[in-house]
Amino acid sequence: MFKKILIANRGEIALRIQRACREMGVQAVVVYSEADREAKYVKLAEEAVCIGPAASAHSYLSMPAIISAAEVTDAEAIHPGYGFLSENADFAERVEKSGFQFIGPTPESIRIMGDKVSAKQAMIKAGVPCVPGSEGELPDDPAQIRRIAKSVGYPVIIKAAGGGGGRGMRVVHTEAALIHAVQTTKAEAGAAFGNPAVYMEKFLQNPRHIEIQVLADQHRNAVYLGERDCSMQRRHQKVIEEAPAPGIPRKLIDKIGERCVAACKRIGYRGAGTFEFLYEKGEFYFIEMNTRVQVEHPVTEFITGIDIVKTQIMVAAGEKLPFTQRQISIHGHALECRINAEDPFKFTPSPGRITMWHAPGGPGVRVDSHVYTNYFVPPHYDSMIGKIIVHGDTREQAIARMRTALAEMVVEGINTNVPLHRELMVDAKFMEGGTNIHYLEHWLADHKR
Ligand code: MV4
Repeated sequence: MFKKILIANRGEIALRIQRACREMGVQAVVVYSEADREAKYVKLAEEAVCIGPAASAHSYLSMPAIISAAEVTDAEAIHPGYGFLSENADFAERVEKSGFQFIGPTPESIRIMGDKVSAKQAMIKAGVPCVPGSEGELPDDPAQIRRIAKSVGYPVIIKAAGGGGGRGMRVVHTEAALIHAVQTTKAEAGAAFGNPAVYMEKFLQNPRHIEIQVLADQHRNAVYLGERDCSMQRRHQKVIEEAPAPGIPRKLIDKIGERCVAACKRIGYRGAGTFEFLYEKGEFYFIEMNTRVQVEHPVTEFITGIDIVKTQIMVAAGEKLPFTQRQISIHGHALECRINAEDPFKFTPSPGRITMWHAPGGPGVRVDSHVYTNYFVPPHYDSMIGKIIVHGDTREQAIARMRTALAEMVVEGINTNVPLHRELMVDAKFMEGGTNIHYLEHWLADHKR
């Protein structure tokens, strides 16, 4: 096992990784920007290195700053967390070329999944069902593009190969609008991602967002840890996540999970990963793979009892997965509410000093956050300041626990979306379960204030 790991991230995930290290007897080095000097993960760290100014481009996104920090502290491995450099193949490569272990998949795996066209091709080859569409990148010839769209059937969606997470997409309803949409998406993709390649898919009108969590070691062992339902989102930002996904038969999940595991083995995947699917009318369609730990990993930890971050570290050190698929079972139901420093209904960011932070507790309640009373939320980063995660025997019990937790949650001095979560936890359609990716945005339009 590693003696010392550098955590190349900030906020709640930096604290989460630090906790895993402490439990494993691994020393953790944290890095921080000038704006994060007072964060809890920095205060609790035995070793902390300032890597630059508040602007992430010059701190959390600076490869030389992070690699130098690992060098001066004698760390053996680097955990990238989520966001920032976590899915940057060049970073993973530079980490390994500098003699450190990257806690994540190989640069090659990251590169394949970062290009959504090559990711889809790899999945098709591995037998993972994908959304019907163009076989690979769209050609330049308008006649050929029209022919592909006709055979896929309108509406179609044009997506940038370099995009993902909702960036660089355009829905097309008619042939009249097709060629212009392709050209515009290509131009935007070239400017935004340095890659003008685009592909086409059938546009699914009312899907749910269901993702499969996998873990793989360096010995071709891989397992899936069930699914998460992340359909409750606004503008591609997830707001509530849960596991299991309400109403989807376990048999179906097992079938798709086994496909994901087969794909991992085939491509030599290692570490934690998430296969994102759209789910509509009883069918799964792969859209993207995330090659990092995700914000919502705790709901899976609750229903499986498996520590995903510890396992990431173990497999990065070359250890075998400490469990087989047969030893993994799903228990009860978990929900996560993301707590953001923002106006709960207008969504304007609300950085500033937290004059009172009182986190909930009790059975089946977990709060992952780096903030505390008197902490100043810097304006430079993502607005998420923490997560409340609950577990119960049933979905109803989990919802009841979340209501109790949200009632106990006190945040003063800044605005948060806690009031929005309180309303959603008593919403009849949410309580029924199985809402699609548009539900929250429609709900917000109907509850304007
Ligand atoms: C789609 C789609 C419908 N049909 N692809 C958005 C984020 C990116 N990961 C893929 N996205 C979508 N791809 C086809 N063929 C609808 C979305 C989509 C979406 C997906 C997941 C969660 C929220 C979403 C919100 C809007 C659109």
